[in-house]
Formats: sequence, C-alpha cells, structure tokens
Amino acid sequence: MAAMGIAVASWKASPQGLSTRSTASPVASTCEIADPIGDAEVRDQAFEVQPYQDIVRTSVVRVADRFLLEMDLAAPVPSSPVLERGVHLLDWTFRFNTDASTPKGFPWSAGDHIHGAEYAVFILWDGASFSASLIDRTPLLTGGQAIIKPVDFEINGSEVVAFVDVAEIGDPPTVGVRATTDIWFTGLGTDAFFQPDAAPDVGLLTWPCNPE
Ligand SMILES: [Ca+2]
Repeated sequence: MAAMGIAVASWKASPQGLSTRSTASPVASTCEIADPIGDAEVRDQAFEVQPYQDIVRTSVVRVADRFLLEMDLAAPVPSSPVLERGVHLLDWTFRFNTDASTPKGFPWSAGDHIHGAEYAVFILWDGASFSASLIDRTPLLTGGQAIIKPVDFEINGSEVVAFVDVAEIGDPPTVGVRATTDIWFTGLGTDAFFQPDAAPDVGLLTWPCNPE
C-alpha cells in the first residue's frame, strides 16, 4: 500500500491508524462538503451579509499529527474587512465534536444550550487584526474555564485554513466538524451574534470520511 502514491505524505503510524488505512483507500482522503452559494443570511434583513461570510465548501484532513481545516468562501476575505456599525468581531470557525459530552459556556454564553462542541477554532477579525485560537471547552464540563491557545492559520484569498495538532483535541479516532461564519456585536461569551452561514447546514462533516 505504501508504494501506491499516497497523496498526503506522512501520517501518524499508530497501530489503529495503520490498520484502518490498510483496509481503506491507500490515498489519504480529504473529507469535504459543499455548501450553496448565496444562502448566507441573518435574521435582521437590514443587515448586509458579505460574500466572504458565505461558505461554499469546507474540508478536514489529517496530515501527520495535525488536522488541516479549510473553508472556501464566495469571495476573497479583504485584508481589512469593514465592520458595520455595532459590529465588534467577525469570525470563521471550525467546531469539533469528539465525543458525546456537551460543554456549556465560552465562547458562547453561560446559558447557551445549543453549542456542544468540545473544541473550536476561531479565526477572528476585530477591526484591527486577524488572529486564530483553539478553544478547549472540555474544562467547562467540570466547572473549569475554557483554555485558549493560538493556532496557525492562513487566509489565501477566499480560502481560510487552520492547523490543529491532533493532541490538542485529544487525538480522537473520529471527529465531527462544522464550519461557520459569525458576526459578534459585543464579544465572545455572549448571545449577541448572528451566524450567516454554516457547513454542513445540518449535522456534521465526519472525519475519517471512508472508514472501514
Ligand atoms: Ca453558503
């Protein structure tokens, strides 16, 4: 299998991983899902959603000890996106469901009961600069605080990419991913946000995508 032209070079050689791959495709597969162009919208019809908040595709692939997450948008992200009046932050996120637990709280509000992801990557624009963080929400399950760490990211035109060490999200054998774009009116940790788009719109994109 190893000599058959693997598209992605060096995967972690764990016994479980080798066993899975030897019975699946020899090519490291990128799990991806397309999303309609033009479906990004918010409740406030007076609010103009920008095409760079409209997701057209998202993908996840594991390369060695990192997950590589991509989001393609309907238009390039400007180097300095204009924040409309009242807007404090824009984000492009990847949320990770790695188990059945449902942490509650940051970066959503303390009373939030919708967002159960154990980990999330937030690529943020605050009006002055872009930054990217991995938010480990698992301490919330036991009354602790979310842990925030910087992660590598790239914005190449209409493509947003983030890199996450697998160990930082518990090296899960399988993970469900959802990409979103959001508009925050005060700050993280609140209910004051719109979510113009998500991919998938319902459910999760699962990695690995062709397990045997
Ligand atoms: Ca879309």
